[in-house]
Amino acid sequence: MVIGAGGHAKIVVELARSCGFEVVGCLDADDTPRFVVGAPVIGRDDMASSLLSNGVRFAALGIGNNRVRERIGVELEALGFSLPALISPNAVVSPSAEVERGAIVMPGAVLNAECRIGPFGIVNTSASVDHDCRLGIAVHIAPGSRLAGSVIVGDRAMIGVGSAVAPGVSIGADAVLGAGATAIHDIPSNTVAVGTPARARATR
Ligand code: JB2
Repeated sequence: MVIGAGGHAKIVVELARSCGFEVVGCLDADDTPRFVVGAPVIGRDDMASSLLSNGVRFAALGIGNNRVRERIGVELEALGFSLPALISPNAVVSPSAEVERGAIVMPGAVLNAECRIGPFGIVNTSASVDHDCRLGIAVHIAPGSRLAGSVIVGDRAMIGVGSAVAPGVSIGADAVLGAGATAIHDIPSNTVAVGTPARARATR
């Protein structure tokens, strides 16, 4: 079962299949009957426990919003679902990289030695996470972005599409690094930072 039926759910449904799972359907806040790359929308989140009673043991998070994804991940685990890490067979993952439960790693992503992707995280298409990086809970590394070695990314932070983070820089919890930005100094929690070098422009 996949949570969500929008753009992110599409790639999660296909990722789950490529990892060998059969996707019975999607749960979405909008339960209008429709298909997500061939998987039916079968109801809202309140249907999860009946699916569990009917033998559906695994769930995947197909929601891009970091806060919502974390909340739903915690709720599903409390209900008794298992949220396996889903790693594309077309990602390059070091044997010493750690990918926690409920995290997804998309095609073309590269995870290097002894990095850690926290629970419910997204390493999106063609993003790279280098050695010793530490990613918190429900982080999103957007497509094509690059983290150099020993970068720290706080819980629910969003690293925008095509951005870069220099070695050892810390990105605070709930921060957003804008698309195409380059972070060469630490970015405080709860801020939006843009440009090269990235500067905090607003508080979230
Ligand atoms: O609490 C919820 C909930 N809140 C919103 N439970 C469930 N089951 N579904 C919820 N939704 C649903 O998430 C909405 O009804 C909608 O169908 C879906 C969000 O779809 P959308 O396409 O707007 O965003 P997304 O999260 O699938 O994808 C975003 O994030 C990705 C990482 C987009 O920005 C993508 O472009 C991006 N790649």
